[in-house]
Amino acid sequence: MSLTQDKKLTDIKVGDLMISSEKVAHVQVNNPLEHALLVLVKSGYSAVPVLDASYKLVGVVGKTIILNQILGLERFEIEKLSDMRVHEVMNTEIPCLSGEDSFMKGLNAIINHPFVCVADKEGYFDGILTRRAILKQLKRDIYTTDL
Ligand code: 2BA
Repeated sequence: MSLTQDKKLTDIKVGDLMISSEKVAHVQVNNPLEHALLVLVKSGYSAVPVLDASYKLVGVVGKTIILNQILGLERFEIEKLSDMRVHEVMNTEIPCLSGEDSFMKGLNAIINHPFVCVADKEGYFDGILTRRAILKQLKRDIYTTDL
């Protein structure tokens, strides 16, 4: 049975809905852009979390930001993919949730982002909350609430 099957929305925590870290594709802050692009293309995701060597969350990197960085005046400067590192292009201005945050806080965070990272008090990466997880839970709640 699902962890949230019998729970009211107000009782559901972000940690109940998140995809846990071991199932999340990620890249390391010092990886060359070439490796990051490979992970993004192979996984099929538009963007993934960036972690440091101790598995703390430091940002998010996506295909668009990488392609923009290597775009020259007339061509993609492919050689930049091996010269540049993830930390030079990643977005560090990202929202972050705690596993103990409420469903409503998660819903609010996900309005402007396809996914939001979840980390503990020390900043260690716990997983991600996706729009899909929030929408699935909302749908379940609508179907099980007596109208
Ligand atoms: P996107 O990669 O832009 O994906 C948008 C939506 O397309 C996803 O929404 C999902 O419904 C579908 N999708 C894309 N790639 C998929 C795949 N390989 N397998 C199954 N479905 C796929 P959400 O599931 O709400 O995910 C929102 C965003 O969270 C994704 O945006 C991606 O950036 C990130 N994400 C989701 N799961 C991830 C994972 N396991 N590892 C890393 N990032 C993940």
